[in-house]
Amino acid sequence: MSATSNEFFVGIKPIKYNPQASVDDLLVFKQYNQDEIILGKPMHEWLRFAVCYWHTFRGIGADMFGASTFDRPWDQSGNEMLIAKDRLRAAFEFFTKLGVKYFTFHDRDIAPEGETIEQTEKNLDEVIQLAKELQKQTGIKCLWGTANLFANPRYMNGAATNPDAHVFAYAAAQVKKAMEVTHELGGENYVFWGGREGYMSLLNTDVRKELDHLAAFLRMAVEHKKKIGFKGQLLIEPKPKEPTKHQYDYDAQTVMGFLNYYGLNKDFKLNIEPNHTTMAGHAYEHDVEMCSRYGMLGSIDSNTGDSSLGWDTDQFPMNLRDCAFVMKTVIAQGGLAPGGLNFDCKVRRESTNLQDMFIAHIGAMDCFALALRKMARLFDDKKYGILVQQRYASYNETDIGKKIEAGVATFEELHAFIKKNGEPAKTSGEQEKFEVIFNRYLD
Ligand code: XUL
Ligand code: CO
Repeated sequence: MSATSNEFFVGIKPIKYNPQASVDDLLVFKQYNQDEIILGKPMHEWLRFAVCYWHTFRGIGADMFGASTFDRPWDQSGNEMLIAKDRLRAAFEFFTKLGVKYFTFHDRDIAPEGETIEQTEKNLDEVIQLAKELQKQTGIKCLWGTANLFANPRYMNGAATNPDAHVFAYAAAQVKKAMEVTHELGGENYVFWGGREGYMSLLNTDVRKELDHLAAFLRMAVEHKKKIGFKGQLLIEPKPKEPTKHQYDYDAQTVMGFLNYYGLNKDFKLNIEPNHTTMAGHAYEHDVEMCSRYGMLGSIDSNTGDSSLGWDTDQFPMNLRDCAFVMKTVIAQGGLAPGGLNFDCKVRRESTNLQDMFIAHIGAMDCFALALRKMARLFDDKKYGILVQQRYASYNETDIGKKIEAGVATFEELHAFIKKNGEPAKTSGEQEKFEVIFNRYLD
């Protein structure tokens, strides 16, 4: 904070759209023009950007091998609660200057944990009151809240999948409160990320029991949601590993299978983080597309990894091709609301300037905005969509195809069909043609 004002980001003015800005004019959007109408909706509605509290306001630039490199002006005063409040004021200044409309948080990001559950909840309530005031002053909304069920040592063997029912109960008590405060802030979603819901060794683990417990936990969350009148969407965020060796919510299809098996598929959607998708061995866009096609894509933690590192590096998405793939799916499903594009990203440990926080977000927002413009063209001229449809034309145009799709064909009938019609004609998959066409839309 400067000596003369309550400003934390001194000298940084609200970020404006200026398509003419020069390449080194970095505190400006060249692509993101929030009210510009694209395919019938303003850009901000397509993109619904959110800043995450944990990386951006709790990140200290430490890694497994080294201490903090960041020196943040809100992390200065001695008392934990005063710091928490200063940090919240700094965060709202940042959201406002950046021009995002949403933020996301864990319970433990915004208020310190106390000695007892009563103290912890008191701390949380006090900070939430300030957050509500700041929301009122600025119009910034909460995209989602979540509970941190992985940092405290009590959760070292899992939270809802812990072999000890006492720990399960603690996690339930924590999520109960986290859902309530998310509701109080007008949160539009609530996220479950099970970082420690998995195993380190199968030798000491009853996986079936743990998954049954996880389902029981999520059922209680659905009940509590109804009880408190929370209308937000519940979301599960898949990740294959880290910190556990194997996380039960491995990827989108695993989570959808789990939800279907336990009868929870009407109550949950997915929050996909592409850096988790690539850790599961899939292409960047795989999980986004997989769950979208089943109507299960609720929100996106828009970040990226680094293929030469392989762990969850949580980098800002700056690659047009990746963002374009995501926007292609988002446009196809008509948008993400009530979900959004949450920047679950951290500036690099070496990016120590306060300005880097702005530059990183602006760069990623511009990248998505450009991707939206490019993919809007792809949808507008319909050629690409028609080419994909044409590959499946036999299911609409031939009797046998129509019967298969309607679920009325039998093996006997198809056997007779082959005896009569013989070998199918060879049809090219034309992958390179599709790649070239996609690249042309990125021109
Ligand atoms: C961890 C991760 C989390 C969740 C929220 O990899 O992505 O930050 O998004 O708990
Ligand atoms: Co995430």
